Amino acid sequence: MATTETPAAPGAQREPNHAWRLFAVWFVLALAADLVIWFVWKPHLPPGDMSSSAQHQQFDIAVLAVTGAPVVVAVLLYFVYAIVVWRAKPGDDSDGEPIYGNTKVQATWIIGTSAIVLWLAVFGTIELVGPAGAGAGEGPSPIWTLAGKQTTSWAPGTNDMLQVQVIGQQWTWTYRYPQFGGMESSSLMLPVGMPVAFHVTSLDVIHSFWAYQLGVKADANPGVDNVAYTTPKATGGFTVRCSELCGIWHGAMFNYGQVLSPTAFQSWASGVQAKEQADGVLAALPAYTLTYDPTVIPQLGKNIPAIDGITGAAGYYYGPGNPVTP
Ligand SMILES: [Cu+2]
Repeated sequence: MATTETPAAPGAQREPNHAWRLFAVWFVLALAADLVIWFVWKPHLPPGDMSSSAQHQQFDIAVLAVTGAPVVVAVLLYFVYAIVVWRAKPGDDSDGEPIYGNTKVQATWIIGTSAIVLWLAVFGTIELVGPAGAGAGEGPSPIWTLAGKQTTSWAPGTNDMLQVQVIGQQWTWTYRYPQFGGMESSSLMLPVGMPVAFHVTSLDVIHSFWAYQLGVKADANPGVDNVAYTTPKATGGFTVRCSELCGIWHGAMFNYGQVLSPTAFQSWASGVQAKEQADGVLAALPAYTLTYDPTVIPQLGKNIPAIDGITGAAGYYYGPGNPVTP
């Protein structure tokens, strides 16, 4: 520091102000890194921007990167600066001056690190509460809910919340729509721009429902109704994977979903409901509940494999002749 220096011997070079030099270079590099992260990298960050929860996650990752990059730049810059500027001259075997502390450096360190950690705590809390659990499972009685009406029927152009039961079992996903007669589908269809409540459960072991592009991830446990929220923001396809090791075919436990326009979704859902009604599937399915008793499923499913157009929770894997017989 300039103020604590001993007066330079006549003819010797004055020590430059290293702190200001470092700060100036750090400021330029950190600003450049943050601008690149925000404007170039952010649009490509996972999981994309297909739903409200995905958008929030992309935003969160970008904010964390913008917060972290100046710290990384500071560490690397100091490292390089020390190696280049403070390197001992050839033939200089003397010791450095003893240092007993530096109030400015210590105060800057404590204030800087405290500010960053407190900011992350506040930001993390806001981003968890604001988007109703950030797309994660909140258990059977969520404390943060999305705005939307809980209704027994669902119509496009309203504020009705679509309820979708996600049923995991070894090794497939089935989706049940209580607002459409409790019909079941092996692909997950959703309406764009309308709130969705997933009720995630399992018929056997633990699974985890992961709709990657929607930014939704929730544990699927037998006997538990795990609720997660999102609002799809764009039409298109997405994938659903199991993200909890659940047996030998865990890796094959995935299927696909589509976000449709609300009217297209309604005609799809009503169509499946009508078909399953006509085929007798609806009558054969167990009544819609938030959890199911796995021990009765094999009995309920006995006749379902004979009926076309349905696989999943009540039938396919537990039917007669199926290798997986509990
Ligand atoms: Cu699984």
